Amino acid sequence: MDSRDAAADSEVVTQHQLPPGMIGARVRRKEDPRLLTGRAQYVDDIVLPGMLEAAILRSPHPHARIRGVDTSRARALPGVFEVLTGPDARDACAAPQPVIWLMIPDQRMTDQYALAVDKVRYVGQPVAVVAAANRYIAEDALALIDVDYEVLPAVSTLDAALAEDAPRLYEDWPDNVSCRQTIPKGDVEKAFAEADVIVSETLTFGRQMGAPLETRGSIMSWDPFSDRLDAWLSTQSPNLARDLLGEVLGLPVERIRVRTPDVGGGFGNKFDFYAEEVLAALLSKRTGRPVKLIEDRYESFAANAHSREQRIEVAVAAQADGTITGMRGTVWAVLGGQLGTVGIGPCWLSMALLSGPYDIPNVEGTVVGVVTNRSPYGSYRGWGQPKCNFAHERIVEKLARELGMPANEIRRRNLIAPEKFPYSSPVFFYDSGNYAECLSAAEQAVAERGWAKRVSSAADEGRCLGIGYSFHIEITALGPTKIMNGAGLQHGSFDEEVVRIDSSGGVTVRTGLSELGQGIETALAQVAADTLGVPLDSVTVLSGDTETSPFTGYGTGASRGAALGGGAVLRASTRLRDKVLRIAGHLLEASPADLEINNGRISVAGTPTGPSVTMRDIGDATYRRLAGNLPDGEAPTLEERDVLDPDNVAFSYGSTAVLVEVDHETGQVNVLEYLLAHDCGTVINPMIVDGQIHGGAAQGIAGALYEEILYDTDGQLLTRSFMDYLMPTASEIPTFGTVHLTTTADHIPGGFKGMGEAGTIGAASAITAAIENALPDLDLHLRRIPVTPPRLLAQIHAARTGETP
Ligand code: MCN
Repeated sequence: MDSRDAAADSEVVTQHQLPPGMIGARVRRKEDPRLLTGRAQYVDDIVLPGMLEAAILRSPHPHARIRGVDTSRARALPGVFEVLTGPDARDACAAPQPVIWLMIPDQRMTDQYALAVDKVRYVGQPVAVVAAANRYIAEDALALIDVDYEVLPAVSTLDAALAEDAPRLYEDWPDNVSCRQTIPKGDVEKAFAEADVIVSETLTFGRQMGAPLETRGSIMSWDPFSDRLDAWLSTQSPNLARDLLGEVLGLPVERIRVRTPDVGGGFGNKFDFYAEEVLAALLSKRTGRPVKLIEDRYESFAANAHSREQRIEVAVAAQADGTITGMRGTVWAVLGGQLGTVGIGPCWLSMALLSGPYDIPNVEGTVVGVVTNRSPYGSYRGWGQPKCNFAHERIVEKLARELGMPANEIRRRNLIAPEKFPYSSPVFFYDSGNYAECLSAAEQAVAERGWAKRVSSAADEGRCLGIGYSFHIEITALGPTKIMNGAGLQHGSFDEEVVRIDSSGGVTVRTGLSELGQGIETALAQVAADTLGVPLDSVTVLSGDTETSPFTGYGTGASRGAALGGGAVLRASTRLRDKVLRIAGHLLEASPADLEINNGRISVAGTPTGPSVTMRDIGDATYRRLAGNLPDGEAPTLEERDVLDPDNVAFSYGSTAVLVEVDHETGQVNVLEYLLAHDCGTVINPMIVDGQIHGGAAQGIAGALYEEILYDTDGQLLTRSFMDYLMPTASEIPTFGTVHLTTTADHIPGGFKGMGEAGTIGAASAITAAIENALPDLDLHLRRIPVTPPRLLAQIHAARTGETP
């Protein structure tokens, strides 16, 4: 159903109404009034007494040796309190900047200090930092720092880095390769030797990043008397940041408090842990004052985690009927000059999920991490998945063409069948799903909308419209600490949630998860309200402070919030409900088993007008007038805590269909309509899920057609503002439709799976297929993302002339 139709058909519920169950209700978001009326508080809104502001001097060179840094002129500027250089930062830290995801044990590590010590390896790398009375003075002081660079030849591209005589970023390495790993399943050699047909492809995914409205920022206040650090951080991962601050600064974590005010978008970028956090803390320690460090937009382009950039060589072996028997692929990760917090993680995941939703008995994936003079690689919505999706979907399209079959027939023939779950892929166990049904749901929605007719009518008018499909899986609910530690993650990934009823019967959920705009506050409140049988507006969700919030594994990322947080809230609320019923049974002289809770009122089931007590009565009996009102042996207080560390991750999935129009004269592509048939288990709030899909798909469209971080051949960053990085606006984004299917995750309480990255994963694959289908007379093979107008024109020209593009 189109989400706009759905919104009209199924009434949006206000917080004051109680539908039969709050799980699955289209409730308006609890966080919206705050966000929409300007009452949200971001890091930059916070002003502390005596606070200084910091600014960072960043390398203008992609690769250079630092012969010396003279800070004397900057230090002499009135209003400057402190200037730090690389050796200062190195000596003041107990450990280098951490890499928390070490999937490949013998990976070569890079220099990881918060400020470059003797060499810079990318444009934008921090070289020195100034704390001053205000940002203006700090920026002026940067201009007075003299750095003596010896400029070195840079390697800007994958090929340049792999060339035999390539300059090496790390002189003690034999080449620029940081790591390599192959994971096999079955007998790939045999599958290829016995294949009826083999198709192969080399694909390139451009460098991209999330572009949150609020750039990264922190305030650090180090109390010299108690040796405690108070941090305000725009982060997705408060507990991770606290642990890593402790590790780098050599401070026990109980002396670190991380507060996370509203986060103005994160998109994965704010999952990672950056040098800036450490620098602000060091400056605060040195000056004895709070220090604020806010990234400006240029810094965001240069120093925020970059992502996506990869080359993937992929091949499949198949039988003449389209059954794929083998797959082989190499993911070339174009890393930056240093490893980011998640190391090779996203690229490793591209390799690990190379076969995607397909039941391929023989698969061999290899990942190679190559350092270049570009910014560090890190997290971005979808992690490795948009890239491996591009690989398996492009190769399916190519196989279909080779065999003269419709691509969806190849998909249907190879999708993992429902009875094969749990399915063992080369690395992960996929828990549940009905993939073929989902593909059919997308096809049906396309048929209902009459897209085929629109394509043919447009052709009659000389216009080129095309339909493209893709199928994606999404790893969510990360997740099981045992599996994640086994896969190299150096951090727990379980989640704790606390649910409490107070003396007036109100419910408070405490969570460690950060609200980035994804609606977790509402989702957790819905789960608690549904389980406890109370109105939604009686539930308050609190988070944002490690001192008072429970522990959240590695934070909000990997679409884990709804499943792990929701599952833990559900279990804690269930136990709390049992206690409420025991107390109510005592008060009503009834058996708890005979009672039910409706809209916060407890009565014997089926007797709504009979004797009853309210949640307020229960609160009163528990906290205020206990004597005689609590059952014997029942401890006072109404609070439950639950820890969820599930046995397995949960795989969501979906089928994307797009309708595009291509102007073959200009190379311009317009996405006219966008559909996603989708399954994320039990949906907590369909309106938010639709919104998440739309937002994710907008980022997917951006990645497929518009956004790319570009460097010149010398490693100079060309993309420095939104004039260069073409983030699409509402006028480039089409109408969306969503179709929801439900296959629950039986190992997660509530059956929830995540979906926060769903929209981004299958976009590029579906859009490239649609562009090719819009120009059926040309044998186009789109291999590079984003498909910008000049690139598409070159492809069209090559297809017409037979020249190589
Ligand atoms: N939801 C639901 N039922 C489900 C699953 C999800 O109702 N079965 C709803 C819930 O309201 C939940 C939201 O969808 O809050 C997203 O749920 P989930 O998939 O668990 O994702 P997380 O809460 O872990 O959020 C992180 C995820 C990721 S990884 C990125 S990146 C991301 C994203 O979500 N960044 C975002 N969505 C974003 N949305 C906004 N506005 N801004 C970002 O930075």
